[in-house]
Amino acid sequence: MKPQTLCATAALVVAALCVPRPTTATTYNDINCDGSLSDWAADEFMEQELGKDLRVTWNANNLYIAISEVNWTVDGDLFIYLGVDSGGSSTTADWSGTHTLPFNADYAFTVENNSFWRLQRYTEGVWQDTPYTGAVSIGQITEIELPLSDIGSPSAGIELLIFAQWEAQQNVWGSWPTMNPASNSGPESFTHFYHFPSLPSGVSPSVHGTIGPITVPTLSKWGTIVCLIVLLVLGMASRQPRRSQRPAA
Ligand SMILES: [Ca+2]
Ligand SMILES: [Ca+2]
Ligand SMILES: [Ca+2]
Repeated sequence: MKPQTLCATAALVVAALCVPRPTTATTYNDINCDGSLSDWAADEFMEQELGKDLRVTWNANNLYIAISEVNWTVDGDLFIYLGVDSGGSSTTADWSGTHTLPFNADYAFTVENNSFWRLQRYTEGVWQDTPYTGAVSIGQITEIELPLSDIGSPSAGIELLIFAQWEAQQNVWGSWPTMNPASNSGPESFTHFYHFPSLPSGVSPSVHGTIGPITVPTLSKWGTIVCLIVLLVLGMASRQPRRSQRPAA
Protein backbone atom coordinates (compact mmCIF):
# COMPACT_ATOMS: atom_id res chain seq x y z
CA MET A 1 0.00 0.00 0.00
CA LYS A 2 1.34 3.43 -0.93
CA PRO A 3 2.19 5.69 2.05
CA GLN A 4 -0.41 8.23 0.84
CA THR A 5 -3.11 5.55 0.77
CA LEU A 6 -1.97 4.28 4.18
CA CYS A 7 -2.16 7.83 5.56
CA ALA A 8 -5.68 8.36 4.19
CA THR A 9 -6.89 5.03 5.60
CA ALA A 10 -5.33 5.72 8.99
CA ALA A 11 -6.81 9.22 9.04
CA LEU A 12 -10.28 7.72 8.49
CA VAL A 13 -9.66 5.23 11.33
CA VAL A 14 -8.50 8.03 13.63
CA ALA A 15 -11.51 10.17 12.70
CA ALA A 16 -13.90 7.28 13.39
CA LEU A 17 -12.30 6.70 16.80
CA CYS A 18 -12.33 10.32 17.81
CA VAL A 19 -15.80 11.42 16.63
CA PRO A 20 -18.38 11.12 19.46
CA ARG A 21 -21.33 8.81 18.95
CA PRO A 22 -24.54 10.50 17.81
CA THR A 23 -27.26 10.66 20.42
CA THR A 24 -31.00 11.00 20.44
CA ALA A 25 -31.68 14.00 22.62
CA THR A 26 -34.34 13.55 25.27
CA THR A 27 -33.21 15.33 28.41
CA TYR A 28 -34.46 17.40 30.04
CA ASN A 29 -37.58 15.33 30.67
CA ASP A 30 -40.27 16.19 33.20
CA ILE A 31 -41.58 12.94 34.70
CA ASN A 32 -44.94 12.73 36.44
CA CYS A 33 -44.69 10.15 39.23
CA ASP A 34 -48.09 8.58 38.63
CA GLY A 35 -47.41 4.88 37.99
CA SER A 36 -47.50 5.30 34.22
CA LEU A 37 -44.46 4.94 31.96
CA SER A 38 -46.09 6.91 29.12
CA ASP A 39 -43.91 9.95 29.90
CA TRP A 40 -40.63 8.02 29.49
CA ALA A 41 -38.68 7.92 26.21
CA ALA A 42 -37.16 4.77 24.74
CA ASP A 43 -33.59 5.94 25.31
CA GLU A 44 -34.22 6.39 29.03
CA PHE A 45 -34.35 2.59 29.41
CA MET A 46 -31.10 1.36 30.98
CA GLU A 47 -31.24 -2.39 31.62
CA GLN A 48 -33.58 -5.26 32.43
CA GLU A 49 -32.95 -7.61 35.37
CA LEU A 50 -35.21 -10.68 35.69
CA GLY A 51 -37.86 -8.94 33.62
CA LYS A 52 -37.70 -5.76 35.72
CA ASP A 53 -36.84 -2.62 33.73
CA LEU A 54 -34.74 0.26 35.02
CA ARG A 55 -35.25 3.69 33.53
CA VAL A 56 -33.28 6.86 34.37
CA THR A 57 -33.66 10.46 33.27
CA TRP A 58 -33.49 13.99 34.65
CA ASN A 59 -34.31 17.64 34.19
CA ALA A 60 -32.65 20.77 35.58
CA ASN A 61 -34.07 20.13 39.06
CA ASN A 62 -34.66 16.39 39.50
CA LEU A 63 -33.24 12.96 38.84
CA TYR A 64 -35.90 10.38 37.99
CA ILE A 65 -35.70 6.61 38.41
CA ALA A 66 -38.33 4.04 37.44
CA ILE A 67 -38.47 0.30 38.10
CA SER A 68 -41.28 -1.62 36.49
CA GLU A 69 -43.08 -4.81 37.43
CA VAL A 70 -42.12 -5.19 41.09
CA ASN A 71 -44.55 -5.06 44.01
CA TRP A 72 -42.33 -3.72 46.79
CA THR A 73 -44.89 -4.64 49.44
CA VAL A 74 -44.32 -8.36 48.94
CA ASP A 75 -41.46 -8.77 46.43
CA GLY A 76 -38.64 -7.19 48.46
CA ASP A 77 -37.09 -3.83 49.19
CA LEU A 78 -35.47 -1.35 46.81
CA PHE A 79 -32.16 0.43 47.40
CA ILE A 80 -30.78 3.27 45.29
CA TYR A 81 -27.20 4.35 46.08
CA LEU A 82 -25.79 7.59 44.73
CA GLY A 83 -22.30 9.02 44.69
CA VAL A 84 -22.14 12.77 44.19
CA ASP A 85 -18.76 13.82 45.57
CA SER A 86 -15.47 12.44 46.83
CA GLY A 87 -16.78 11.60 50.32
CA GLY A 88 -19.17 8.87 51.33
CA SER A 89 -19.08 5.20 52.26
CA SER A 90 -18.39 1.98 50.36
CA THR A 91 -20.58 0.11 52.85
CA THR A 92 -24.36 0.27 52.54
CA ALA A 93 -26.66 1.26 55.37
CA ASP A 94 -27.61 -1.71 57.56
CA TRP A 95 -30.88 -3.26 56.37
CA SER A 96 -30.86 -6.86 57.64
CA GLY A 97 -27.11 -6.57 56.97
CA THR A 98 -24.76 -4.56 54.78
CA HIS A 99 -23.17 -4.86 51.33
CA THR A 100 -19.99 -3.48 49.76
CA LEU A 101 -20.32 -0.82 47.06
CA PRO A 102 -17.88 -0.19 44.17
CA PHE A 103 -17.81 3.54 44.93
CA ASN A 104 -18.16 5.82 47.93
CA ALA A 105 -21.88 6.55 48.13
CA ASP A 106 -23.19 9.74 49.66
CA TYR A 107 -26.96 9.22 49.47
CA ALA A 108 -29.28 6.22 49.65
CA PHE A 109 -32.98 6.05 48.82
CA THR A 110 -34.75 3.02 50.29
CA VAL A 111 -38.25 1.74 49.55
CA GLU A 112 -39.85 -0.76 51.95
CA ASN A 113 -43.35 -0.59 50.48
CA ASN A 114 -45.92 1.92 49.18
CA SER A 115 -46.17 3.59 52.57
CA PHE A 116 -42.55 3.71 53.73
CA TRP A 117 -39.54 5.14 51.97
CA ARG A 118 -36.69 7.37 53.05
CA LEU A 119 -33.64 9.27 51.87
CA GLN A 120 -30.41 8.89 53.82
CA ARG A 121 -27.10 10.69 53.66
CA TYR A 122 -23.71 9.39 54.77
CA THR A 123 -22.41 12.07 57.07
CA GLU A 124 -20.30 12.16 60.23
CA GLY A 125 -19.35 8.53 59.62
CA VAL A 126 -22.87 7.07 59.61
CA TRP A 127 -25.95 6.79 57.40
CA GLN A 128 -28.58 9.23 58.66
CA ASP A 129 -32.07 10.19 57.49
CA THR A 130 -32.04 13.45 55.55
CA PRO A 131 -34.95 15.61 54.32
CA TYR A 132 -36.65 14.36 51.15
CA THR A 133 -38.92 16.71 49.22
CA GLY A 134 -39.55 14.66 46.06
CA ALA A 135 -42.55 12.75 44.75
CA VAL A 136 -42.94 8.99 44.47
CA SER A 137 -45.38 6.53 43.02
CA ILE A 138 -44.74 3.07 44.41
CA GLY A 139 -46.74 0.26 42.88
CA GLN A 140 -46.26 -2.34 40.17
CA ILE A 141 -44.55 0.55 38.37
CA THR A 142 -42.41 2.64 40.71
CA GLU A 143 -41.36 6.16 39.78
CA ILE A 144 -39.11 8.17 42.09
CA GLU A 145 -38.26 11.85 41.86
CA LEU A 146 -34.99 12.78 43.55
CA PRO A 147 -34.67 16.57 43.78
CA LEU A 148 -31.06 17.43 43.03
CA SER A 149 -31.11 19.88 45.93
CA ASP A 150 -31.91 16.91 48.25
CA ILE A 151 -28.81 15.02 47.08
CA GLY A 152 -26.21 17.74 47.40
CA SER A 153 -26.87 19.48 44.05
CA PRO A 154 -24.25 17.32 42.28
CA SER A 155 -22.08 19.36 39.95
CA ALA A 156 -19.60 16.67 38.89
CA GLY A 157 -22.01 13.99 37.78
CA ILE A 158 -23.28 10.98 39.68
CA GLU A 159 -22.54 7.35 40.33
CA LEU A 160 -25.60 5.12 40.63
CA LEU A 161 -26.19 1.55 41.77
CA ILE A 162 -29.57 -0.04 42.46
CA PHE A 163 -30.41 -3.39 44.02
CA ALA A 164 -33.33 -5.34 45.43
CA GLN A 165 -33.31 -7.52 48.54
CA TRP A 166 -35.65 -10.18 49.85
CA GLU A 167 -38.55 -8.87 51.92
CA ALA A 168 -37.02 -9.60 55.34
CA GLN A 169 -33.46 -10.73 54.60
CA GLN A 170 -30.43 -9.08 53.06
CA ASN A 171 -30.28 -11.59 50.18
CA VAL A 172 -30.01 -9.65 46.91
CA TRP A 173 -32.28 -10.94 44.11
CA GLY A 174 -31.62 -8.24 41.53
CA SER A 175 -29.15 -5.47 40.73
CA TRP A 176 -28.61 -2.73 38.16
CA PRO A 177 -26.11 -2.59 36.44
CA THR A 178 -26.90 -6.23 35.82
CA MET A 179 -23.16 -7.10 35.73
CA ASN A 180 -23.35 -6.96 39.51
CA PRO A 181 -23.80 -10.08 41.61
CA ALA A 182 -27.28 -10.94 42.89
CA SER A 183 -26.75 -14.34 44.47
CA ASN A 184 -29.80 -14.47 46.77
CA SER A 185 -27.37 -15.28 49.55
CA GLY A 186 -26.06 -12.88 52.19
CA PRO A 187 -23.75 -9.92 51.76
CA GLU A 188 -22.69 -8.94 48.24
CA SER A 189 -19.64 -7.10 46.98
CA PHE A 190 -21.03 -5.08 44.10
CA THR A 191 -18.68 -4.42 41.21
CA HIS A 192 -20.33 -2.04 38.72
CA PHE A 193 -22.23 1.23 38.69
CA TYR A 194 -23.70 3.67 36.22
CA HIS A 195 -21.63 6.80 35.77
CA PHE A 196 -23.25 9.97 34.46
CA PRO A 197 -20.40 12.50 34.06
CA SER A 198 -22.98 15.31 34.17
CA LEU A 199 -26.74 15.75 33.97
CA PRO A 200 -27.07 18.01 30.92
CA SER A 201 -29.96 18.75 28.59
CA GLY A 202 -30.07 17.34 25.09
CA VAL A 203 -28.66 13.84 25.67
CA SER A 204 -29.92 10.28 25.80
CA PRO A 205 -29.48 8.92 29.34
CA SER A 206 -28.76 5.41 28.04
CA VAL A 207 -25.91 6.77 25.88
CA HIS A 208 -24.68 9.48 28.23
CA GLY A 209 -24.41 7.03 31.11
CA THR A 210 -21.61 4.49 31.03
CA ILE A 211 -21.08 1.48 33.25
CA GLY A 212 -18.17 1.87 35.66
CA PRO A 213 -15.56 1.18 36.78
CA ILE A 214 -14.91 1.86 33.05
CA THR A 215 -15.92 5.52 32.80
CA VAL A 216 -16.11 8.00 29.96
CA PRO A 217 -12.67 9.54 30.72
CA THR A 218 -11.12 6.06 30.69
CA LEU A 219 -12.64 5.22 27.30
CA SER A 220 -11.43 8.57 25.95
CA LYS A 221 -7.95 7.79 27.24
CA TRP A 222 -7.88 4.48 25.34
CA GLY A 223 -9.16 6.22 22.22
CA THR A 224 -6.29 8.70 22.58
CA ILE A 225 -3.75 5.88 23.02
CA VAL A 226 -4.99 4.08 19.89
CA CYS A 227 -4.81 7.35 17.96
CA LEU A 228 -1.21 7.92 19.11
CA ILE A 229 -0.18 4.36 18.12
CA VAL A 230 -1.70 4.79 14.66
CA LEU A 231 0.08 8.13 14.20
CA LEU A 232 3.37 6.59 15.40
CA VAL A 233 3.09 3.75 12.88
CA LEU A 234 2.28 6.29 10.17
CA GLY A 235 5.32 8.34 11.08
CA MET A 236 7.60 5.29 10.93
CA ALA A 237 6.10 4.20 7.58
CA SER A 238 6.66 7.63 6.03
CA ARG A 239 10.35 7.58 7.07
CA GLN A 240 11.01 4.25 5.28
CA PRO A 241 13.02 5.04 2.08
CA ARG A 242 11.34 3.83 -1.08
CA ARG A 243 13.01 0.85 -2.69
CA SER A 244 13.68 2.82 -5.88
CA GLN A 245 15.40 5.56 -3.86
CA ARG A 246 17.87 3.29 -2.12
CA PRO A 247 21.48 3.98 -3.16
CA ALA A 248 23.06 1.26 -5.24
CA ALA A 249 25.19 -1.15 -3.28
CA1 LIG B 1 -45.10 8.66 34.85
CA1 LIG C 1 -18.99 9.85 47.04
CA1 LIG D 1 -40.86 -4.52 50.76
